[in-house]
Amino acid sequence: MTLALTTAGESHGPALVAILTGLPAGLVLDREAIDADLRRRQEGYGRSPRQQIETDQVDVFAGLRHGRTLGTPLALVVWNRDHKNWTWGMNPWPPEGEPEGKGTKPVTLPRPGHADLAGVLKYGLSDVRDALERASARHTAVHVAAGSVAKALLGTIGVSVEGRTVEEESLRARIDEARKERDTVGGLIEVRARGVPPGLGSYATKEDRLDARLAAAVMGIQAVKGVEIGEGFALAGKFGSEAHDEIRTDRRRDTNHAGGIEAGVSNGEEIVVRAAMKPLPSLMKPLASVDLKSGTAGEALVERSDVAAVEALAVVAEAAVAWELARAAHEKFGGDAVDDFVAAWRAYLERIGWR
Ligand code: EPS
Repeated sequence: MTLALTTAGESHGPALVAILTGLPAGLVLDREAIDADLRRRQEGYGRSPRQQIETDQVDVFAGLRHGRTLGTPLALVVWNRDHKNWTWGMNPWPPEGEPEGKGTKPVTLPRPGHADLAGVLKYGLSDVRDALERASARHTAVHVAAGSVAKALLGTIGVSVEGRTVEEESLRARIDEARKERDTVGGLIEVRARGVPPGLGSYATKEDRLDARLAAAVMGIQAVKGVEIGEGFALAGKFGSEAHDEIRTDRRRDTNHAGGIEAGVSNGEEIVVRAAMKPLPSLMKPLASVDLKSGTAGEALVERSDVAAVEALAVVAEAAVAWELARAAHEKFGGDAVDDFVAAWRAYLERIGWR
């Protein structure tokens, strides 16, 4: 069975939900470790006051007993504490009584760069909120919980995954400046995976290529506009003699320009994925837009938001990479029980003589 992940949830709805299928039985999960990742996602510099409302923690509704997976669908829930301020506006059912709280008036001024305009056109909506709620990066919280589970599975075969921002100090200075100017900023992040054995992914089809899968997983995160593996775009300007990682007799490399993947297959070196995040589209100093109701020129919706979420992206991208690597590892080593998965990994390393 391949690992699969389905999520649901709106930013100000009652909760975010993830269902993970295909996980082997017997995987030990640590609630504290999952909650610690959820906290890391919330802590970044430049976040909105929303983060003071939320204290993200995971609840498990199915698939786990006494901290061990059962091999059945694992259902994770992260509650939206802010929903209490939106019970009328985000009621799943036609609300009773007078409108109260937030989200009671339709939004008709789409923000350039957000899902607002594309969403109303695509789905035939009249209230931009019906599009922006799901498009919001809020739902990355439950992806981080799923990524934490993936890291637990990868941990059983000695793989660790870690995301971080690139250029931390200058990033903070840019965030301070943007806040002063009522503007927003983006930035760069990097995820590194250590201990990945050679042979995850395949060149057999483009869908199987590990680099394509990781790029899709990271590009699928809100506000990501660019992804590269290893030295990525810089390789285009190098000679072949400088760009490739020479092979030693022990089949390891002294350099890692390729970022741990050749021909869509992991080569046993550290996997390095970088991503570029665009500046967030909810500006306190709004850009030009159109009022979708009247058709007249206007200014885009101004709504409480983050100045930057780059540090959060590092944690979310770590989760996305972990999930995709866990999926690729489980495709290769299989196993209904986690011990079978680990035994297959050991036997494989033995066969290829990899240490
Ligand atoms: C987001 C807008 C903001 C962010 C949100 C993503 O939400 P709000 O308008 O409720 O402050 O804070 O991210 C989160 C809530 C989160 O937990 O990451 C958007 O439009 O993408």
